[in-house]
Amino acid sequence: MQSKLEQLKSEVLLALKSIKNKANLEELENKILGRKNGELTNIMKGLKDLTDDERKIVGQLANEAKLEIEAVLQTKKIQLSQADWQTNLEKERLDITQPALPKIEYGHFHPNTIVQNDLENLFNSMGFMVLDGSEIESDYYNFTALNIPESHPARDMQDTFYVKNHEVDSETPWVMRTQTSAMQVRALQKYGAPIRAIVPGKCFRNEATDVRHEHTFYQLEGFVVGENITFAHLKGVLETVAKHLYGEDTKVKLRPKYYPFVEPGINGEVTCFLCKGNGCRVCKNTGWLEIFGAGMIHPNVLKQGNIDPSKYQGFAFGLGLTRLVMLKYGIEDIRHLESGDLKFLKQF
Ligand code: FA5
Repeated sequence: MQSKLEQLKSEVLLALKSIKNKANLEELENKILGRKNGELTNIMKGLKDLTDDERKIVGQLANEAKLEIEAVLQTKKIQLSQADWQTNLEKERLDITQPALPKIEYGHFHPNTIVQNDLENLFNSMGFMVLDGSEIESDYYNFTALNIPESHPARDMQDTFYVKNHEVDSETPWVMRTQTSAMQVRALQKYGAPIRAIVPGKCFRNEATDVRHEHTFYQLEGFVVGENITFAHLKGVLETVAKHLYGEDTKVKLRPKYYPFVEPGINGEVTCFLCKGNGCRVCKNTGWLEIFGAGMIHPNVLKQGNIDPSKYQGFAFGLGLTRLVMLKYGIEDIRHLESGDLKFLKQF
């Protein structure tokens, strides 16, 4: 028995030499001292079968062996912990001579995009779908389909940039779209009636620019076609938009205006943000700022969209999205918005 205990001790010492981590150390500990089947534990359990004299001697030897083995295992455990700590320290070392990382500058939305996203959500909540139209448009959809035949004086209401030799069709004229209304007939032809849609997007006009007019600006077109659609629905939608953007007290003024593609046609104004209605250079001393054109869709336009005007009616409106942005943020010159000036844009 004595030699068995000696053998066990040297077995442990030998095994410890090749142990490099705590998991293996635990394995060895279990093999020798494990409560259920440890080799030394089994020897201790067998003591009861010995004679009193034998038990005295072997018991003492076994206890000594146990203490020795526990001590070497404990020493190894401490050595392994110190090694782990050293490795972690190495890993965590800070190089204080390393140059600092450059500060990350986060971008943000352009004010036009902020208002456009806001309105898309509002119109979505009223059941409108959001459509995207092309910025280069055929003369047909931009004018002719909207009840503005060639050489009609109404074409002069919008100074147009024409596109020469357009690759899709160089025979007929193409334009930089002057109005998002260009999507009305395209949408009716594609989706039919009933329909509720908005089309936000860029428009272009050969303007003599000033504080309210840009050559490149955004509009947000909206139209609804269905049975029993009336002017009251149009008024309700436009008031909802104005109140949503500028608060419950906002006043909207509707005045008759001629647009060939609606009958009756109106334009809409809201109180000037700068002078609060007293008159200034932004509102040309009227106290009001024109922000949209609108009306009941002309039967000729419905027919171009393959819609039967005796069954369906509809309304359409074109909000000057860039003007809405001016009003919302109190921007006194529209030209800042397309200037790309970061000092201006960083304010939003
Ligand atoms: C139109 O463009 C019509 N398509 C609107 C419409 C749609 C009428 C549907 C009826 C039915 P108008 O040219 O008035 O209309 O322009 C509409 C709005 O766009 C104006 O009220 C104004 O807010 C804005 N707008 C027009 N021209 C410019 C410009 N050069 N710069 C900035 N905003 C402009």
